[in-house]
Amino acid sequence: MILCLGPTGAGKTLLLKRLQGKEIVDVTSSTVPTVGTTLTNVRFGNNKEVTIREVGGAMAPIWNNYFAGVKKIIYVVDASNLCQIAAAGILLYTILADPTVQNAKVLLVLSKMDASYRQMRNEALLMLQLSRLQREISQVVTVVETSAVTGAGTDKVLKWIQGALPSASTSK
Ligand SMILES: Nc1nc2c(ncn2[C@@H]2O[C@H](COP(=O)(O)OP(=O)(O)OP(=O)(O)O)[C@@H](O)[C@H]2O)c(=O)[nH]1
Ligand SMILES: [Mg+2]
Repeated sequence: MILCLGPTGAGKTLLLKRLQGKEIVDVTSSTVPTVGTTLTNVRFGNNKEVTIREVGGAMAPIWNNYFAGVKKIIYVVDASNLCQIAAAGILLYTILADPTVQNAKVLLVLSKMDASYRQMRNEALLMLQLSRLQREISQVVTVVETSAVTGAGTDKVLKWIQGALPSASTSK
């Protein structure tokens, strides 16, 4: 089981739809805030399948109820909205500090890259203080940029799920 977390509106649900290979026709009306949690089965590789549990941003105070046994966490941050990134960072630190997930692998997804300019990637990582964070935490954090609208970067998410994306892509 993989957990998919991130603030409300970050783009988790749409990303998971993309990973499922769903065609997204009308982006503006294709998702509603996830209340509670949803399970999505994603196929990868040669007929392998993994279940990803999204826990909505509205559930952030109790995300840790879902940490038991989790080996991989996908954390989605909206890179087109730097105003909310500090709050996203605090939620991320809270996850990383939890004793239950000290050995988890973490994929930091900068979402909505279609709505941001390239430089925002670096600004987002700076605002999350990622390089400092990586010296202090036990988890391996890999960073990818995605757009659920264009589908860009979603192949990298699938590779990471398979364990085939080197964590060195953090410092691209
Ligand atoms: N431009 C753009 N919009 C996106 C992208 N991904 C999601 N959105 C939009 O952002 C809004 C929120 O997306 P969701 O996927 O529902 O967000 P979420 O993280 O699941 O939010 P919660 O379920 O409330 O935690 C929706 O209106 C989406 O259409 C993206 O890659 N690009
Ligand atoms: Mg959702």
